Amino acid sequence: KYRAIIFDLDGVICHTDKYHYQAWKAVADKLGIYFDEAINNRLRGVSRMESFEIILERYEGTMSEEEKVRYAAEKNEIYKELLKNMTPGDLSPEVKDTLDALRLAGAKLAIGSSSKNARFILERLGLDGYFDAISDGNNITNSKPDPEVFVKAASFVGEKPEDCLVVEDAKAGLEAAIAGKMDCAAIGDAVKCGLADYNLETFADLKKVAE
Ligand code: B16
Ligand code: MG
Repeated sequence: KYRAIIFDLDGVICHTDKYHYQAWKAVADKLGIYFDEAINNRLRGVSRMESFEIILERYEGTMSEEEKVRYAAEKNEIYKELLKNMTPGDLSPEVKDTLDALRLAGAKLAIGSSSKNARFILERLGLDGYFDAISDGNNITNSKPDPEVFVKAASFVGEKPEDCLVVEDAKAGLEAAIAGKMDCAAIGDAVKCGLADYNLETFADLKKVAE
């Protein structure tokens, strides 16, 4: 039914939230900013600098753009160190089996992620070279809910938006898919917002949707 399926990475293919949380927490603590899991949830699918702006909502002082960039870079260094803990064992067999089944059924598979670390994460999971295309934080100017990351993913695999299905765990991601005129499936938290064409209880449910 769909010629290509475009997957968000963090929250869909893998779960790096805890590493994002730990890395932002270290920076927030240093600056004396209150930060918890609920605030961390608001960072899903949001770019690095936009994430920092959300954290800074609770900052008492003022900060120059230069300093913001420096602290965000510091967060990324901590985050990348934490990502080294990931191994192919962190890829759930359900995700891998489902991806294989979708590919066997003839769909092209692509990544559409806001992360600039997408390729590194895929490598850690043993998925380097697995996807037909990767569109990520390095090839976009506007982040989700702007459709750019998905529109580029569709063009990288040579398919029209209406022939693509996007799989997302974040509201901003579903909005991006809709803005890009693509169908979308929600998993996890994103189910609650009621924006998706399909709501998945498990990743394997995709086999029913995409066949
Ligand atoms: P980075 P996704 C997003 O990835 C994460 O959900 C979000 O929390 C993060 O801030 C963003 O990537 C940028 O990540 O700092 O690695 O460039 O969900 O779009 O795959
Ligand atoms: Mg996500």
